[in-house]
Amino acid sequence: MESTLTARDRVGVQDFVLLENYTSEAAFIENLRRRFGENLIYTYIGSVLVSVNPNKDLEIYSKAHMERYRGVSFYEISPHIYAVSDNTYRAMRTERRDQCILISGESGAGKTEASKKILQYYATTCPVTDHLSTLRDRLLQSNPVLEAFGNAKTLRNDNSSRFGKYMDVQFDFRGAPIGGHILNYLLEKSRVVHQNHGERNFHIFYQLLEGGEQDLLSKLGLERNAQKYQYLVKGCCPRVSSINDKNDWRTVRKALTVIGFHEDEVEDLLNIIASVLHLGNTQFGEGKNGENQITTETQLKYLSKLLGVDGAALREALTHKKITAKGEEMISPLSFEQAVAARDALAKAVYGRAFTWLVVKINQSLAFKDDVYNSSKGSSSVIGLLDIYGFEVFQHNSFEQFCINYCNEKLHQLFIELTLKSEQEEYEAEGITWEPVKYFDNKIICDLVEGKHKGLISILDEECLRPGEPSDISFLEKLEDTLGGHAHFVTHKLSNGKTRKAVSREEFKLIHYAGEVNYSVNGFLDKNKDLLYRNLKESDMSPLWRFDEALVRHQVKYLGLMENLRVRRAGFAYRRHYETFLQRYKSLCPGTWPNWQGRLADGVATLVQHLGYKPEEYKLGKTKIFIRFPKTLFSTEDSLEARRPALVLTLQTSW
Ligand code: AOV
Ligand code: MG
Repeated sequence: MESTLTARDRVGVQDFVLLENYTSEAAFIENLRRRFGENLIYTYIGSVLVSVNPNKDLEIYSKAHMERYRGVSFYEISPHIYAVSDNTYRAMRTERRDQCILISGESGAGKTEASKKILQYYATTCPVTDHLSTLRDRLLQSNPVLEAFGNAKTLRNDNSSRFGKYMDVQFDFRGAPIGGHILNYLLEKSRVVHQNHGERNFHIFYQLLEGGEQDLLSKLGLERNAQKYQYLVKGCCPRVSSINDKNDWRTVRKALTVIGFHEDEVEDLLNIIASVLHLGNTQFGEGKNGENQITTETQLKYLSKLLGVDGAALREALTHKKITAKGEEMISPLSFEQAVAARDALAKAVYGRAFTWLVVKINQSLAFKDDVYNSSKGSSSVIGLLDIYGFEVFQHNSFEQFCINYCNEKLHQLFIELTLKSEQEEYEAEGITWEPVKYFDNKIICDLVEGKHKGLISILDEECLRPGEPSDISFLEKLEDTLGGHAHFVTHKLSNGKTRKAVSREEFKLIHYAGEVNYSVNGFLDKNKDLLYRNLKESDMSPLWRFDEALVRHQVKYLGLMENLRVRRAGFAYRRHYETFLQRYKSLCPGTWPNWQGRLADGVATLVQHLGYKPEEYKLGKTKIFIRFPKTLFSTEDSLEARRPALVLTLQTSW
């Protein structure tokens, strides 16, 4: 039987606010599915952009596409990451206020790709002069460099960010990009020494081995074979079909030059990368007198050359420790296990510092330079871009997942604050009649983790500092004593003295906003002392091109998208202070032009009556006018300005 579908049936609605059955989760997901089927991966909920990962290249990011979105209002054109970029840019320029784009979503959902698209949009569409083109190129080229050193293949994502990134792009009064700054958070350094099955170390190691010129490799004492390096074989996954390490090496090498790295600086950086590989191959064994000693002299030779340290001092540092007893410094030998741990700790520290140095260097090259560009700092504004690592749940979760998931809890708090809480509170404060929409506020979980004295982190810090013999298990016991009974904290102990099977004796479970996660406490104390590290789990999932409904539904639920839609739908799309509204539109009404002398609220009432607003289209609050539909404002203003940070929610479609 043939059926005729209308365009709307086929492609769904481009803003969920327009969905007829807007309270139905099934209708919400069906709308996402229809649009996904038509390669329409973007949909709005008011000013929030929901992006569904297509996992394939779509022809929607060309220069022509960018041009289409320039200066065009949000609702006049189909939803796109470029619309959010453009809207944010115009808001920054017209309101002369700093803006921020927050990108949220679980691992592999498309956050990093979205942040790159935004940056490309600004690089292509913003005005640039000759010397600013250098800065534009540097901004763009910082991405491949940071990804080479800070991204890796995980089971969820072949290009998974293993650090959090907040990037500021600074614009001058003409809207030209004049500077940038990157803040990096919590690099997953444990990956340097260990990767779980099916995962890789950071991309740069494989890029150097695959793409580095033979001369360079010889100088670094490296062989063109990742299998030769202990730190690269743990995951049994040297090659990834979606990654071309050789090409990526060329890109990174060029990018380093564009960013302004001198040859000797690149050499230093590669020396460090090579020394990490040599450290991994440094072995220990028993000497003639039963002492623990380094058995791989070649590695030691290269290490001392590449790191520029004395060979004997390095040998001693890797096999001995210094202790102070009764005011005297003594050297005591390390056991085999201790030496291996010291070696790994050194490798992680060396890599971590190289990464920090890299970010410092990039920031120096992106820094706003007054002497190069004759402009005053005071007149510039900033657009911030936040791209963190997404929420992760594995079979085995440790301290690393705990930190990452806590970070996501905090971001979700911000999302709730910006889209649900402040919105509803404003209606209340303005005296607008309002039926509150209930939503899950994850503040309770944030408090559980970060609360003073009684929060998980405080307890962990205290346990790390406690004299005596604190251990991971004593930490778990403290958690049980302090947090037992909390609705979002579970251990194997039941209140009736019996044990709960779903949580082992070495684990605690947190009920996060995005799902339940069992964390093993093994290593918590050491890792907390040594900042954040992580390793990941094994799973049999395969970054598939399909729309996994259960997966999408789960994300729709925990991201609170239905609640968001309800607030949007029941609420008012726009609001303006009376003064701002009058100032902007008074010229459209003879009664308010050139200056309204009476009460501001009366002036606005006169103005909207003149403009023909229908009573159901707006409400007058205590200090602001609230306008229900965007189209009402369209008729009075072409370019709408965003009033809050833009939000992009990315959804994973398949694992
Ligand atoms: P993430 O940043 O959200 O994960 P990415 O942005 O790295 O996820 O996206 C993962 C992969 O999905 C990319 O490498 C692409 O293959 C694909 N992808 C994402 N967005 C698009 C798009 N718009 N078009 C085509 N393919 C896309 V993590 O860093 O793991 O949280 O910690
Ligand atoms: Mg990422």
